[in-house]
Amino acid sequence: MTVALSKTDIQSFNNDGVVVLRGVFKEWIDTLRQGADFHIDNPSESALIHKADSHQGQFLEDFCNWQRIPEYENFVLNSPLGAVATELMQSKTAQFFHDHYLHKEASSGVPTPWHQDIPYYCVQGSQTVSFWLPLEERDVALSLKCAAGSHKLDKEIRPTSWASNESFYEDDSLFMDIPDIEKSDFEIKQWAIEPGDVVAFDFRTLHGANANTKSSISRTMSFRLVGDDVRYRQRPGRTSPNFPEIAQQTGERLRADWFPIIWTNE
Ligand SMILES: O=C(O)CCC(=O)C(=O)O
Repeated sequence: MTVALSKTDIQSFNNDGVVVLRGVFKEWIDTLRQGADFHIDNPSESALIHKADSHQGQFLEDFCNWQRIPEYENFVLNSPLGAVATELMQSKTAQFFHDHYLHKEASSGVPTPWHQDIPYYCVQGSQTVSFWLPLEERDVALSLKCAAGSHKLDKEIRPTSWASNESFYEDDSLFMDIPDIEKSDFEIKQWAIEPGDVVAFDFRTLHGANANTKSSISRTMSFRLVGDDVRYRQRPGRTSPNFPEIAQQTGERLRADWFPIIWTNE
């Protein structure tokens, strides 16, 4: 299935490292909701729970469930995800990397801190895209915040553990400190969302989200894909998500038996 994006969409993604695409996955929202209904009752062993003492609700996140939840698998393999990814990344192929589920209960006072995704991942390269796909409508204040242009920073930002704020890797000498976003010149992109809209952003784009202070649940799927120039990168410790049995060397293309190429442009 092909979806023709406008030149402006592709330019915005290139220039800002983020773009909102309206209605692209509208027909798939019911399917993903069914998957999420099963998922919240059956989280994986690696699911993480965040909680603030001051609030009642929890924030659960979970990774890499697409092969055990048929609705997610159907979406990954049969929706326009791969085709849209190749257009945005300007890549011949789209390879599926992983899925990430973010389930914020009502009144869960835990924000998602500003961060880049790529330093947590075992990959390097410039053709990457995450699709941040809320399953319910989202006010602008509770939508993803992205710092436009931050995907062009010279160095990766030091990753930290969200719970403790400690450095994620023992050797973190290769990274730079996170810029003070409020004082920086970055324009912050943030959009109200209707079900089916998606925020597509580069793995290097700085992003974060406010806590869900509302009285309703907030559920989001993030799907991550990589393009032709992305290669495996050995990091100095465990990554998130972690693939301990991956058996790959820096510089190799990600193994396609684990990370299928879901779309190829002829
Ligand atoms: O929805 C959120 O709280 C943050 C999402 C995020 O960080 C991501 O999808 O990479």
